Amino acid sequence: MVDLAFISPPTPSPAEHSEYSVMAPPLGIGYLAAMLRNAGHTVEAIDLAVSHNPVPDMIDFLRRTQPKIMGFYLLTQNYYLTQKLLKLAKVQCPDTIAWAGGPHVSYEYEHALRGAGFDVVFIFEAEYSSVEVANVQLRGEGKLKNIAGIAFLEEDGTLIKTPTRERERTLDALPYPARDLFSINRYLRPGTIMSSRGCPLKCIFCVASTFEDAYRYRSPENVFGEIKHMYNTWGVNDFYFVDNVFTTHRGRARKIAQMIRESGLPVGWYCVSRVDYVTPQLMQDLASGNCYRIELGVESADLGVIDNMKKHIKIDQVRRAADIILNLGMQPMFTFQVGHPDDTPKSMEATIKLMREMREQGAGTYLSITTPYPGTPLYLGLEKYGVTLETQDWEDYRWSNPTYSTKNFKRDYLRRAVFEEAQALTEAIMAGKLKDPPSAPWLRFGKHPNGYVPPRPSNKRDPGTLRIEERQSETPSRTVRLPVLQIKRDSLRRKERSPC
Ligand code: B12
Ligand code: SF4
Repeated sequence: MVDLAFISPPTPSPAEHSEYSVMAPPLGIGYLAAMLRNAGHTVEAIDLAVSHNPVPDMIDFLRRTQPKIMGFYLLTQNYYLTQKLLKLAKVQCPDTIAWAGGPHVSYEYEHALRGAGFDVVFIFEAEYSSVEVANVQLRGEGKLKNIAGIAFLEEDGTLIKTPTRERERTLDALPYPARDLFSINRYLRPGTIMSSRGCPLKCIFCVASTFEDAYRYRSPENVFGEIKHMYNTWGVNDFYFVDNVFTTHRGRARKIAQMIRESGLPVGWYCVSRVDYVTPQLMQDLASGNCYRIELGVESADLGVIDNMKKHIKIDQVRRAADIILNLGMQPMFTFQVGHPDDTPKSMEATIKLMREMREQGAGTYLSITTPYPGTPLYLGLEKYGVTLETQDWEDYRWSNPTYSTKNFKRDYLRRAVFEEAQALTEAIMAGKLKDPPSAPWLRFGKHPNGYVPPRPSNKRDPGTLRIEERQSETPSRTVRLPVLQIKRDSLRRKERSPC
């Protein structure tokens, strides 16, 4: 019997997300597990995203671990599915306390308590609150109502939401995530690292500014320690910084790259930046530290749309960033969205045109549909932005599916636009005009006699059944090898420069 068992639910539609859903272990659960173990509790975890039979695997896991507390990680799109998993889990473990945490329930906590039947909901980051609640529930130390950052129902049904917990400032004080609880070799990208939290900007479609609040970062030494730990323990040599924007603190990003370079570790990595942060010096430093890809949010080719979404970038910065990054032998990966409240068919066409232009230059591109996730300024201001929600089903809230119409476009227009773009991309790759799989995540979405094609747009809903498809054994066995590392070392001459 263990004290706590964490469950990361599968993605509801593996046909669309399989490749991505098996990408990385859930770091949030890893952090909580490490904290709880340090506090003397026994912890187990299961990631159903890499399970071929999620329901029986979850039941076996609960039977084996017999936890006193079970905790679920909730994103918006798997909220509905997780409610069903919780019902099954409660049949298996009727006396076990049920916790919920993650971005969705941090905002929709009342439904999680009253509708879904969770006993405690954790709001925002939960490293310290989880230890405090476990100490109350397992050791009788203190009272729930005195713990900041949670919500629960009293016996008479009164909802108690305790004061919001201040986000942890000293990230170096946190232990490394307990990755040993997961089967690291089942992930495509086992080497995800969160080296900073939060973002100083407030793009209206992004949850970072309200979920993670202030920008905070770990020291380069602490981050490099995690890289070394993963390399030495599991042989991981490919890393992905999942920070909202890795280069927000430029000096720190440079220092991390420098430490990797000077260590001589044979590792490669990629990260997220912004086109307005891209300078030749910064990019050269990252490249010389073995960075091989930079992801950058462009979102739209229309300046009016960009301004209204508070993205604060310009189109010439996009072209300049592509030039700089490509010239250093790295891959720029630009992400775009269609369906912003101010988008029109014309602005969306311009966005798709800019995407194609970037692809022709050799950049990777990724197109998604703007989705109003709970907690985002967009979701909180639907009326202000002139948005009419067309679905209340949380499972529809994924980036490949439209959720609303505006006075400028209908929901179906977006569906068609994304589908046509995905098909064009597929055809270009199959015709050998593009040789860049990372730029075409759509290609991995399903098998077709002629290769891979994106899923057809569909309005079909089947809310009555538990929609977990069984996945074939396509999960890679061990993929901790360095992918397309394109660094041209000779071209990376370091120059003296002033600190930014
Ligand atoms: C890496 C990542 C991915 C990776 C890997 C996911 C994984 N296995 O971890 C991939 C690429 C697969 C992915 C996919 C998607 N993602 Co994603 N992803 C992220 C990202 C960048 C980092 C996640 C992370 O590791 N965070 C670090 C940890 C420390 O934070 P955390 O997970 O929130 O955990 C803390 C708390 O939430 C809480 N907590 C978490 N779980 C639990 C459980 C319990 C019981 C408790 C008590 C507390 C608790 O405590 C933790 C520690 O403080 C986040 C953005 C972000 N900054 O978090 C987006 C993010 C989570 N993703 C998002 C989205 C939308 C998606 C997709 C739906 C996109 C799509 N393709 O359509 C898919 C969904 C896939 C699925 N499984 O269903 C949104 C979620 C919004 C929402 N309301 O649901 C986010 C927030 C991005 C954003 N800014 O919009 N994602
Ligand atoms: S989209 Fe990027 S830059 Fe904008 S708020 Fe989110 S993390 Fe920050």
